Amino acid sequence: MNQLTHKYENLIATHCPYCAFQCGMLIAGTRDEAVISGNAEFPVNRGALCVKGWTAAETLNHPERLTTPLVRNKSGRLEPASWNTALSRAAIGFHEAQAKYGRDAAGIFGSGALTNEKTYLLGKFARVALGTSNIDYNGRFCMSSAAAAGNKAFGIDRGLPFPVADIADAEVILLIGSNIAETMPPLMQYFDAQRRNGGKLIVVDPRTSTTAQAATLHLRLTPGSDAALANGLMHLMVRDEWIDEEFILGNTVGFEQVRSTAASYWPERVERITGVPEAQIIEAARMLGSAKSAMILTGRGPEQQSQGVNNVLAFINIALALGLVGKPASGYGCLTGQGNGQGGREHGQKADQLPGYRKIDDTAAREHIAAVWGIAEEEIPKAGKSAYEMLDAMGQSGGVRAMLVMGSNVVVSSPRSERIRERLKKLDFLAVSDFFLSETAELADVVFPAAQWAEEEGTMTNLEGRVILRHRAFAPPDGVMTDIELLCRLAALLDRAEYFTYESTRDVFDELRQATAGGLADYSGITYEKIEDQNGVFWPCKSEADAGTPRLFTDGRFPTKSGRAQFHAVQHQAPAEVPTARFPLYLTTGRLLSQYQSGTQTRRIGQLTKMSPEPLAELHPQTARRYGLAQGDKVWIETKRDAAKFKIKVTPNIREDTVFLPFHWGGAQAANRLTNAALDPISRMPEFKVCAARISKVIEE
Ligand SMILES: Nc1nc2c(c(=O)[nH]1)N[C@H]1C(S)=C(S)[C@@H](COP(=O)(O)OP(=O)(O)OC[C@H]3O[C@@H](n4cnc5c(=O)[nH]c(N)nc54)[C@H](O)[C@@H]3O)O[C@H]1N2
Ligand SMILES: Nc1nc2c(c(=O)[nH]1)N[C@H]1C(S)=C(S)[C@@H](COP(=O)(O)OP(=O)(O)OC[C@H]3O[C@@H](n4cnc5c(=O)[nH]c(N)nc54)[C@H](O)[C@@H]3O)O[C@H]1N2
Ligand code: SF4
Ligand SMILES: [Mo]
Repeated sequence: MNQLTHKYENLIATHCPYCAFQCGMLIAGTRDEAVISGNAEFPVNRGALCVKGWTAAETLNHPERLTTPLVRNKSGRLEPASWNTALSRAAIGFHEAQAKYGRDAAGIFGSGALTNEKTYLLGKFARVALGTSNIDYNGRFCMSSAAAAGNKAFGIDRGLPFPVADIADAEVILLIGSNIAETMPPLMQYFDAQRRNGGKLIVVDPRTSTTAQAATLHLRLTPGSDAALANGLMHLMVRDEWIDEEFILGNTVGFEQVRSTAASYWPERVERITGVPEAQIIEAARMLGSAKSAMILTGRGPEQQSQGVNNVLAFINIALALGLVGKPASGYGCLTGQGNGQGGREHGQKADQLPGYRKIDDTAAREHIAAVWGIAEEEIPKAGKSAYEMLDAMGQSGGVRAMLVMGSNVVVSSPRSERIRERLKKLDFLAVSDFFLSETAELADVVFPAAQWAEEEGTMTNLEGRVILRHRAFAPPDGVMTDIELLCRLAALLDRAEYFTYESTRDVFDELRQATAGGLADYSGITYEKIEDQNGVFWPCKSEADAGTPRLFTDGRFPTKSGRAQFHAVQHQAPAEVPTARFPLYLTTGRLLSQYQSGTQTRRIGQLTKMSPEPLAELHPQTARRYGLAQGDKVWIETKRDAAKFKIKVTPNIREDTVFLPFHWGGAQAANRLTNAALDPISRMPEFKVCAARISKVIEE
């Protein structure tokens, strides 16, 4: 029994506000003095939390919390206003922009942090209340490459097609560009168990990350060379006859082209491209090829590249060639990132998508959704612009002129963030819904104060595809509304009240169930009660009698046209920007344990800020010596976009040709001032993980 249960009568079971692991939490006390503990009965984290989870209560009663709407006054300052004033400013803002420039001048930028209910409602709000095609979200910056690759190869995209508990039983795991020891620490318990069971872990990362330090074998590849490494492994699978001919023949299509492409990726050549010693490539191939069960898992490393989809496809090819997909403790999976990164990509806040993972250009899908919404099929707009393209076109001819951002801090987290800041300033109208005055909210005409995780009910879908329920532990502060109330009231001011009449969040979920019925991500059989009874329900769940689907593909069939999984022959292609004489280093970006994303929440929490008070640029000792730098010195890091100043951390845990920056800070220290906005042609994912940079010592003023 948890100690807390003795002390508090009203323990509420809920989930962490941050990442896709969605740790089960117990929360007690009052909003001002909330006490958090890990929920040992929740089968995913099994009681464990990371430091961000432990300290999450501080977000609730933080002195900087927004508790009233803000509206920009005539002298250009944001000042407190009533909800009526703020909402009517927003309605007028959208109305004027659309009257002047057409329907698509209204834009919505959503988030993988939002509950399924909010995600669903935001998609409906864009199409029904605003009638715009322009809605997209920060998931484009997150796992869109893995999602696109999963759809192409398997016909479906559920990050992990199995529960995390299966990880402990895998003989070998190939983990590519994911630093779970910092980004999902409680997930490490399954990897630790796997190695205790005699399993082996191969980590592919240009840094000897905290996770790589726990690996059996670490392949420290050159940034942007993932597809070459994957093809090199495939070459050895074929050469050494580890492939599963029976599975390939019976359950897949397209292998012959993959086999011939892999023929030219012999180990010496792959060593030249990736910088990984030939012997290590051969050792990794042997481990994988000879294992009875194996998993291949990707994180943002290989995905956040202009070749992100190809990179993932190249690794999926190995999982298919070895016949791993659908087998016990085996297969390919993507480790989804944001709290509702999975559900967020299923219910229609993406430009080309309708609820239930339906495609917006599919007539049958449009008819189904139109019937649920009570509108004509022709009234649903077509696909709009992808996230970065929508942001980049703001205030430009043909672009969005009035925008609502809900759950994202794009000024910090978009590539080329200074350019995006300029674009935001060009909007006729900007509204932001947030808990705090984020760097993006600072630029808004209207800021709406939103209720937080522990103050509202709603479902989230974790990285395993398990739909879980957040309970409301406390009422929000006076003056704060939920995003659902906000959307319904704004819809009413836009004369669409009749389409947005919900008594409760549960009503929204019930409509979502109908909307997803028959889709790929079918939630129609999921109820709040079933979620509670079963500790979550895995989609698809097609009827109330259906307990859900923890494991996909176990029958060897795939929801593709042919019913088989699809191989894709891909070539290694260099990143959009590679080091040159002028910009001789690779710059890569990512995360630290104690900060979350754009930092709006975690930079406000004392203990977390103490752990990481500022962004440090990680450099290898040899590189530091070459530039005459010592621990703690300051450097200018410069790319073709911009330059910014950082203190350095000298560490042997990085390649000599690479600099690493965390992206959790805004303003002058935003890593995204420097990043390249080259997009993957299919997923439209920006190349956050690779660009070319130069450094020089800062001579103190
Ligand atoms: N503490 C913390 N946890 C988080 C988050 C957070 O902000 N903070 N965010 C959540 C979210 S939304 C996400 S998406 C996940 C992300 O979780 P991860 O994918 O684990 O996070 P990253 O640090 O972005 O990238 C992972 C690794 O990719 C490596 N890498 C860089 N370039 C390359 C390359 O070219 N190839 C390969 N193979 N690897 C490369 C980096 O060195 C890094 O160690 O974390 C979630 N959890
Ligand atoms: N250089 C670089 N840039 C990156 C990445 C990288 O690896 N490198 N990673 C990318 C990835 S994977 C991601 S996911 C993005 C994330 O970047 P962002 O999209 O900026 O994500 P967050 O910082 O989580 O922003 C969420 C904002 O919404 C607020 N918020 C949270 N929940 C809610 C809610 O329910 N309602 C409302 N109204 N507000 C809410 C928070 O306070 C916060 O201000 O960054 C991307 N940017
Ligand atoms: S691992 Fe993720 S969900 Fe769990 S406590 Fe940490 S941030 Fe929260
Ligand atoms: Mo993410």
